[in-house]
Amino acid sequence: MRSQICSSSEVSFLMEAHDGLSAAIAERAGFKGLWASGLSIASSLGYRDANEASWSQVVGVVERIVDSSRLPVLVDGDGGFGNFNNARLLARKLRQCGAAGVALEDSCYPKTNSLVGHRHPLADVDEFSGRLRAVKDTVADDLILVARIESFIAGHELDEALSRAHAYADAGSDAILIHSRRSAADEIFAFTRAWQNKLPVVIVPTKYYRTPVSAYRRARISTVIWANHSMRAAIAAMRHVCNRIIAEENTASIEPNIATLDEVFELLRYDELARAEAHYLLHPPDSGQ
Ligand code: SPV
Ligand code: MG
Repeated sequence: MRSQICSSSEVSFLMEAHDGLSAAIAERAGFKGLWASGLSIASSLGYRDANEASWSQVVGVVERIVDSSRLPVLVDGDGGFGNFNNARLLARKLRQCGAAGVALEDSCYPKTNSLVGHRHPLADVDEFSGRLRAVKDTVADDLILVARIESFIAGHELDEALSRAHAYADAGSDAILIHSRRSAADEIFAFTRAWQNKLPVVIVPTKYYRTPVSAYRRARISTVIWANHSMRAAIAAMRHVCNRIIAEENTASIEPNIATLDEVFELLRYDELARAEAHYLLHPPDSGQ
């Protein structure tokens, strides 16, 4: 489980999930781990990624994601929804619902998504380290703790990111997520060169998506998160189908391009339910009684 979320030997991928269905689809595609994305979960609930969804709403969605696949789930815990106390409460609940890890970012509450706008105040290093220590003291090794550094997002230079990485490592983190919103991965590679893999490095190449994964392997990056692509694919597909039905007042032309009902039943394992009915019900539906 730990090796899928952050190992230093071979790069691993985490695919975004924002509900049970997207989790099941990612597992079928062959991903070995999931990222419960704050942006994607918020968007699917109709919220903005600005702590509009409460921590308990996020935990409720994570529960469905965990239950819908056998994959380890790294949860985007934002900044922990407050101070050290909120962060450790969140971590305890995530452990209870079976998450494999939590990523906490050094943002201030309420946060703003890293890729929107220009207001990204950073948390004080010592205060944020206290949030990390509180989480580690609460869940120990039952939950992988990823410390996420937002200093490039906030416009700071490499030295700020590095000194934060050292402080967060000292606070007990298992891995460092270094984030960048540039269209090239120069900030990321500057960090990995200087950091020398003191802890495994996790990245989110949403903006620098043209960089090949071979470059991440060379930089000994541990984990690549494809953070929002199922959610964005769903938006494009749903918009397309809605527009076509409005225009054509008919679904004949879209049928070949959407999932069949059999695919839905297969993904959600209706066959298992039929077998369970035969096994447990006194009068199963197909028994003719
Ligand atoms: C998320 O997926 O919610 C993330 C990554 O935190 S980002 O949207 O780039 O902040
Ligand atoms: Mg997020």
